[in-house]
Amino acid sequence: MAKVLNAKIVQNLPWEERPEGYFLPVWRYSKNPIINRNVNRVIERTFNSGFVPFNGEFVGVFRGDNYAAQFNLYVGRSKDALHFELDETPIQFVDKDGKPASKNRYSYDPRVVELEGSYYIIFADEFDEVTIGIAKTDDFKTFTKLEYPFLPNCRNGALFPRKINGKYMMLSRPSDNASSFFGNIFISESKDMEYWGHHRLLTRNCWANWNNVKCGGGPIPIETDEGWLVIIHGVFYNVNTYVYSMGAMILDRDDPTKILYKCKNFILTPQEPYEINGHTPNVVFPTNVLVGENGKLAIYYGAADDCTCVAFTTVDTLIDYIKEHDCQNQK
Ligand code: BMA
Repeated sequence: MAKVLNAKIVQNLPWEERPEGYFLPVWRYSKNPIINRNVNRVIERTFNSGFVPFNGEFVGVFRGDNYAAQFNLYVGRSKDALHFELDETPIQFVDKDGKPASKNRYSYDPRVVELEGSYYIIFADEFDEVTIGIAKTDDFKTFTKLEYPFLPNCRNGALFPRKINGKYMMLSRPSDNASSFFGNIFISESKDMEYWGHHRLLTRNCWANWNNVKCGGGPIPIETDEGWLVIIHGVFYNVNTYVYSMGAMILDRDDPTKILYKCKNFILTPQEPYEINGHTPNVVFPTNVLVGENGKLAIYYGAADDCTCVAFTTVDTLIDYIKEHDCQNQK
């Protein structure tokens, strides 16, 4: 059994066993979606968000698309990681001097990670065009914006939950505009969370048809004794259809610029009505994962840019599946 390392184990993880006869590695919660449209008086839709266990409940940062179709970030809370209350006022970030940071027209797709006792929010932010924004909080009340790590256009940042060989590390997905017709995953490092460099191409897209145009980082990587378990999204394009699926790979624990195994198959693809139909049809977009006892995982994903869903697997199920369908070590 693979060991999960350095993760906060959630005792009350939402969980369902894999349905009888179901043979795929990730299975959906039977009561999906867990957050539906018309969330509150301000937010019409929420999806692609991140949250963590915090003071006996779950707290995080949520993408909220309002009734004017603008997307921004809101704090959300839950007792059980299934039912959420979202604020009706967007987060007002402050700069390093504690002064209100400039208001952006949009921010979206936040990931949240606990790192060295603080919480970091990594999100897509307006910075002339779009790039990865980073903010830090200790209490989910005051959010301090840090320097932008990368120039525009860049999105899908996944910050590793600890320093590796003395460096912070982050996955990113550069592009030429907000929705370019290509996208590969890069990995970069920083000594101080301010200056990022030593950029390396981790993987190009198109290692399988389900990511024939793009792939990008998903939730925060999970550390195991077998390596970093990384859940990603990949985009398929054909004639007039984009399909966003979930994929996975395993990176070397001491040198995450090295892929040990890369799964040729997607691990989840749009099949349910709430994934196939909606604001953007055919999207499953993973951005958060909680780790429970015995390697249980709850993977949170946005469906069709409309609602928030959860699916389950275990670390062993996923690692075995990735190895069984590995295409990294094929000659
Ligand atoms: C990506 C991002 C996500 C969105 C997805 C599908 O490029 O913009 O926010 O969920 O497309 O539309």
